[in-house]
Amino acid sequence: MSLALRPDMSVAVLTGAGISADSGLATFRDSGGLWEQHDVTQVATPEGFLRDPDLVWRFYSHRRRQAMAADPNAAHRALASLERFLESRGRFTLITQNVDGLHQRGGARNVLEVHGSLFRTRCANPACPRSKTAWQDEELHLDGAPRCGECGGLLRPAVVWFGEHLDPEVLFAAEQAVKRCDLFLVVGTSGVVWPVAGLILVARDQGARSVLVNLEPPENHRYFDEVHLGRAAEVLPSLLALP
Ligand code: BV8
Repeated sequence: MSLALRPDMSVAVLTGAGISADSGLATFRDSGGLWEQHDVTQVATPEGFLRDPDLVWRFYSHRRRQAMAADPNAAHRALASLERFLESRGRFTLITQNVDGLHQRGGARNVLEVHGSLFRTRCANPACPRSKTAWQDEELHLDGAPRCGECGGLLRPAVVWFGEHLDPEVLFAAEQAVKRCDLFLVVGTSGVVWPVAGLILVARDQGARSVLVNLEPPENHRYFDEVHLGRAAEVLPSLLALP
């Protein structure tokens, strides 16, 4: 069964860790997930970073290494095909909570990484000019937190931790894409992390058709017009079959 896609449609997509599960990457809240193995307050908050920056860098370096070793799966590729199908007459925006870079490696181009990226680093010292712009970094910092060449302060992963604001420009672009889309497709997310969890309400308010693809029904599944349960790598290719 497909979504009857037309080349002039405006499509906004939101993905979470579930779309990368079929590439072998752990999700957060499933059994055996990252938040079962790690205390989120120790590894995904600014306070945790200040308390033990070496621990945080080990956590993110392990995820960097796993993400580099992973391959995009059929779900990532199906979304990239949809983007190409829409590129001349339609609109496509891929909003991802994932920081693993697999959408881009799977061919997607217009990607909004609302929670940042595993592969970007910046200075943690707000007074340092190198805290304002992140740079590409694939180094594994397993033996201690790296230091800034400019100010000598700690470097940090350029991801958004709990209690930190998302980049306002990125969030605005995501909200605008959802506000003007015909179809809002959500894949592989428990839908519990705000403000991104609120995007489904934006889609419903403006009358978009909302479709969820998830392994299990998340808390917010009743907000969606359609729910397709299953593995994204199995469901998406047929759901996004192009005419
Ligand atoms: C903010 C870092 C304003 C990067 C992440 C108290 C103080 C401060 C803020 C709050 C507070 N209380 C609440 C908040 C807001 C908070 C929040 O929402 N908390 C929740 C948990 C209650 N949000 C924030 O703090 C945000 N900032 O609000 O700023 C502010 C500022 C100061 C003070 C007040 C407000 C920042 C949120 C970003 C946090 N950073 N990660 C990283 O390490 O990755 S969030 C983390 O969760 C990841 O980014 C992840 O992407 C995200 C969402 O998780 P999911 O992707 O959905 O993954 P999950 O495991 O949960 O679900 C996977 C799903 O896939 C499951 O449903 C499963 O069934 C499905 N699945 C599994 N396999 C498959 C599959 N589906 C399909 N196919 C499969 N094969």
